[in-house]
Amino acid sequence: MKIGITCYPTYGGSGAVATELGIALAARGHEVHFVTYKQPFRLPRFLPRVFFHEVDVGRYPLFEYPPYDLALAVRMHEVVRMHDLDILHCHYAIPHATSAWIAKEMLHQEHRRDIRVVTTLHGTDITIVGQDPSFHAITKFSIERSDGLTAVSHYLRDETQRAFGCSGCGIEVIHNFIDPTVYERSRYQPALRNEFGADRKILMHVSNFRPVKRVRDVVRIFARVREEIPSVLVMVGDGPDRVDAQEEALRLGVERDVHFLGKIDLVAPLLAEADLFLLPTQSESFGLSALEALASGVPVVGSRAGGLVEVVKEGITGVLCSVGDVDAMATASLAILCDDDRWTSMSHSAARDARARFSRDEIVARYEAFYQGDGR
Ligand code: GMT
Repeated sequence: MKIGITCYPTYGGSGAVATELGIALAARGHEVHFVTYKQPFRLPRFLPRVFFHEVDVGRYPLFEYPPYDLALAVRMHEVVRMHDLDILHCHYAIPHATSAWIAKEMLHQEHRRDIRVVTTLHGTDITIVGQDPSFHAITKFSIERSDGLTAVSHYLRDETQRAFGCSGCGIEVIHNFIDPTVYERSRYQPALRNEFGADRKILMHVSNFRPVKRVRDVVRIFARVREEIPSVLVMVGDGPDRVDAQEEALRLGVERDVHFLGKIDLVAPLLAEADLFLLPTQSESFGLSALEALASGVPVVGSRAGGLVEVVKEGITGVLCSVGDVDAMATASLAILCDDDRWTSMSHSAARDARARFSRDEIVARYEAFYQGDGR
């Protein structure tokens, strides 16, 4: 098939899933065309059957807000015609599904040509942004006009039906996935341990540091753990709340043991050295970063929020607590880190369970089947 993929190319779960999916589809013989404003962060320079089409918004002094969604629709329309695409797969509803609907209408009205639009709902497009009064109606319209809809968890499917009243939407749940060969703990040489000392536990957090991730809580949990055992906190990623996390580390006097590495595209070598992954998020539709940690044999301590309960097996691969309950998360972290047998058992279960339920080939095959089916 010839598949167009539109996603946010910046550091984040939906862009990561969309890019890994495109790469996997190309490896299975499909032709994949990324249509977005920048090369996706997990897309290496050249891969057979993978193409990148940049959306240029242009500049005009009248526009305080350049209309990216229209430029995207025009580029989608052009790429579909030029490369004879079969599918436009939009990741994150806003504004991608809206632009795809415009492109589809243009193709139909002007050229009597049809294109199938599939939209994958990832998270805050439904749980936060899409429910904002400014976007609710257009989000509802755009998802209802998609020819096929997938959501990354049962939680997100149910939340979409509740928030947008589209019980007949026919949303298929297709979870996030990992390439098991990449998240192989034994594959990587130690680097962090050489830096921080073999006797210290490594706690890790990976995200785009938005308010929903509650990065202050990450630092607070760590500070309590560090009171009891020698440890460091490794913060991977960047975003608006990084300064908050730095301030919290200073306030709690742990700043020398909190390391901000910035945006690192390939997180597997770092995760391979982690002892514990922290995700005390406010809301999480799935939690790709938690899945990548589990696949690397890293137990997860986080919030019992949204779809994270579908990823972390309570007491077996990690521990989930109420949102904001820093004390409970610190206690759970210490209980795992201070008991070698428990840590080893959780680590093995995590790696095994991630491979059993979320391996790339099975999940990508589900997307392929979804493209070929009726969708709804
Ligand atoms: O919805 C978002 O916040 C954007 C998105 C991203 O690009 O960071 O993250 C979401 O999509 C991921 C991939 O499907 C999920 O694993 C994340 O749980 C989800 N984030 C949230 O729900 C906060």
